[in-house]
Amino acid sequence: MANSKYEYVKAFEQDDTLLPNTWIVVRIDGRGFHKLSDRYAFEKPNDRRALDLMNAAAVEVLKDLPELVVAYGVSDEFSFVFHPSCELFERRSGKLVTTIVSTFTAHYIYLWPSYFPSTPLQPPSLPSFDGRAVVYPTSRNLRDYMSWRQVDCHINNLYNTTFWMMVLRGGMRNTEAEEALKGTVSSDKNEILFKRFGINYNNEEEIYKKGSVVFRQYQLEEKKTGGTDQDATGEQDTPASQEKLSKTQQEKFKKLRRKAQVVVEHVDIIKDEFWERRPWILSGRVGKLPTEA
Ligand code: DGT
Ligand code: MG
Ligand code: MG
Repeated sequence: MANSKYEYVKAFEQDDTLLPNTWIVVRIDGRGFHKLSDRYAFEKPNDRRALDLMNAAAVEVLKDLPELVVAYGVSDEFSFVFHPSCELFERRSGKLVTTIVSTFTAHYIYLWPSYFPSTPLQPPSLPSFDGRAVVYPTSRNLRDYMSWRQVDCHINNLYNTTFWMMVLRGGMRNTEAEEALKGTVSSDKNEILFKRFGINYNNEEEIYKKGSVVFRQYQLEEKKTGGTDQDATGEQDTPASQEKLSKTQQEKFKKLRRKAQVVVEHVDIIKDEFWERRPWILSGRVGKLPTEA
């Protein structure tokens, strides 16, 4: 191949390959969604249409990228998880992040009219997302990351639910409600909701309290009881990430992943049960399709 005199510029490119054998989390977040949610009159504190739209776009991203094993969404953010064995784009951070951000944004905008038929998108207020990739070395770290996001969802939702009740139903000014909630703990907010507004927070919709988990569905496995060689994180003595899969095995898994249905659930991902019943997520393998024996 002939080299042009300009080719030296390639040497300026920086390597951004992510550490091998680690979980890759790409978190995207809506840019200026505070303003966007006002512009398109999202309901407060939660707009079901907005959350369903986020989830629908995330489902399309998982369908597009079979290498993704799970995703978790809350508010205007979504975390997409690649398994340690993932070799997509030679694990180059820039390629992974930009592909996820643009695929997500494309679907979000394409699907917008189905969720907001009476408020079409109009420049200059158009949805866009930023994104970053972070690697985590162990399944425990990954699960702690996911737990962190779900705890954040709970804390913010309890606060927002109480705040907007005080404003919308209690007639308080924003600043008054903010002041009144300063220094309160969860039980105080639960009490305000119950005593002043007759709301039992436990009965609020799961999607608001727990956020949304997106993953490929196979046959659920029974919760394991008794001792196994797995610890609470589902991590085995030899992490699956270190067993190199052959190219043919990888291709086979990819095909099976494309066959599986991508589902959205609003469940606890902090406790072990979610991960134990869906071992294919942490193992990076595939489960049994519902029709298989
Ligand atoms: P950023 O991310 O730094 O560009 O700025 P924002 O404005 O996107 O802030 P962020 O991501 O910290 O917070 C998300 C904003 O999106 C927050 O102000 C509330 C808004 N939002 C998200 N989901 C809903 C919803 O369902 N209803 C309403 N009313 N607002 C929502
Ligand atoms: Mg944002
Ligand atoms: Mg956000």
